[in-house]
Amino acid sequence: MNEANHQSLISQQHIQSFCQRGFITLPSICNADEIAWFSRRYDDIVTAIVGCKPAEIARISSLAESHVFERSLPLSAREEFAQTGFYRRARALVAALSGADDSQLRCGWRLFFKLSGFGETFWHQDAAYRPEPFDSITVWMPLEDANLDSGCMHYLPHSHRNGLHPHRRQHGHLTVDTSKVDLDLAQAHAYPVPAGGCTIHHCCTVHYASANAGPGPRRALALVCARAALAPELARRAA
Ligand SMILES: O=C(O)CCC(=O)C(=O)O
Repeated sequence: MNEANHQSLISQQHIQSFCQRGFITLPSICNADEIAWFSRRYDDIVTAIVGCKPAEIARISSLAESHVFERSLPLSAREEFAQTGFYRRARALVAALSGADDSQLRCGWRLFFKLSGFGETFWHQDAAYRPEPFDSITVWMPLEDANLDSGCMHYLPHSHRNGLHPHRRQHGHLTVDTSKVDLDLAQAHAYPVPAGGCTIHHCCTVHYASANAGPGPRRALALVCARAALAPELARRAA
């Protein structure tokens, strides 16, 4: 997949749909070689983080991590990941969807790992984990086909329009507190994507990922992009 392709990955219709519904899906953002490269590096990195093979995470994981094992990409890998076509394309997509200039974006990486048998990722808004302004956008790419069996994303359309809802902790993760907000989750749908495809969502979009009932792991990589204006705010809060 060459770099010129990122322009052709989305249309005006995608941009409109993202603004109206709070997410889109794309069948491909990486080719087979790129997926193979990310898969090798992903396993090396997870092994280095936890000190055992990814398949053995279940042995050492807590209850929280038996739903989804989630980590930031270690600093040592960021330079190398920033050289990838996925990074350039994902940034260009976020710039096109948000109207921001690519140079205004600050991006961070997350790894979401579900071994076979791991539970659901609870309904939440990413904004619950972040400071204002709530303008970040996530590009989420599975390294295996993500479907109902393996743990695909589910989105509640239009839910990014109503700000941040109250959340509570459930097994160590934040989840929308449905006793305090009336969400019609029956309107949500599953959005399966193949390996190397992606979903892109706004940080206020209510979403969830199903449990991994399949035989193998479901590895996913997310690039979270926010306008640079967020950086001073993060620094202020961290002080
Ligand atoms: O991969 C998952 O299970 C959940 C991912 C997610 O919630 C996100 O990228 O915001």
